[in-house]
Amino acid sequence: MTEPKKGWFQRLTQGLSRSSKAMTEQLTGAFVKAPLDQARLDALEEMLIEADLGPQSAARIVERFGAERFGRSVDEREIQEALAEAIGDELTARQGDFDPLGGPKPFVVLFIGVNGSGKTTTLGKIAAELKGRGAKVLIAAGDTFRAAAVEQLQVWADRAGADFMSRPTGSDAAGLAYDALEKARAEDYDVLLIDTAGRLQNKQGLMDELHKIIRVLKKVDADAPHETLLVLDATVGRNALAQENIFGNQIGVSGIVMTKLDGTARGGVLVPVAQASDSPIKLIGVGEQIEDLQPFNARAFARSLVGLEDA
Ligand SMILES: Nc1nc2c(ncn2[C@@H]2O[C@H](COP(=O)(O)OP(=O)(O)OP(=O)(O)O)[C@@H](O)[C@H]2O)c(=O)[nH]1
Ligand SMILES: [Mg+2]
Repeated sequence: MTEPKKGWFQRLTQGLSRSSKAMTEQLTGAFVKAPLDQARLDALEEMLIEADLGPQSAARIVERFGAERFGRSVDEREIQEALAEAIGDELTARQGDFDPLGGPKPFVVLFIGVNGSGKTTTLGKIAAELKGRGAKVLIAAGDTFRAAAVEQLQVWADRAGADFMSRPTGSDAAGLAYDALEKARAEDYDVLLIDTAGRLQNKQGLMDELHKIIRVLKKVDADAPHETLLVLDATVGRNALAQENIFGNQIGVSGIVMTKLDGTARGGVLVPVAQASDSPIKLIGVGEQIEDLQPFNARAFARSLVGLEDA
């Protein structure tokens, strides 16, 4: 993605406000003007676990926080700053760049994930952002399972001004992906974005289809897809961990997009997902607007999550 747009941190903060509110409400009062003792550290750890940061991270963060401050009086701001730093440290190594215009051409991006996780919406937002930068973008409606999925993607393609390829419901998604990549090569596209179904008759059917799509893409370009983005919905909480595990192991993932962080008070779930995954977090979704899909910035995410209002 490009340089962050003006106001991006405000959008992030707004998007994470449910999570940060849940955290700061517990912080306020509980710590102010009292020496830090074990009970307060336990409460802090509990708060982090409730925010879905995961027990290991919560324990590490609190241990580090307590070691430097035990017996001393700490105020809310100091706690926020220290937590932001510790959470940021947990995440910086798990941050990755999504740069479809910086690599081979056409750069092929495959979107995978369970139904409703935000694949189609994320693809649409990325298409709009890339078109805004003057890129030549082709979208393939690889979710051939549902007619509504094709229509939804067509709306995004039209809005973005991207070219669009689809097939009748029930067609072979891999065949479409193959033809789309041939077209993208022949017609000098910068980027090919391929949507996929989130649900088929059964889970194995879905995995087989994704394998098949990847296999046929490789027949045209051995390096394709250049990016396989796993889209995870933050509102499913720790289920996102299981999804990461399944798609990561069975399909192979090069980057994670975590959507709907604005729809949960437990946005901290990004932390255990980031740590469990072999691939970095590349993008986050903090709302419905195009600008609400942002490059993942570990420090900014951490500051926003704990309710600090400046990057
Ligand atoms: N609030 C919010 N809503 C989002 C975000 N990302 C996606 N959504 C919404 O989540 C819903 C599902 O998104 P889709 O993009 O259709 O999900 P999908 O993965 O394509 O789903 P299937 O096609 O059923 O597999 C839509 O109503 C989106 O508007 C986000 O970051 N924030
Ligand atoms: Mg979809």
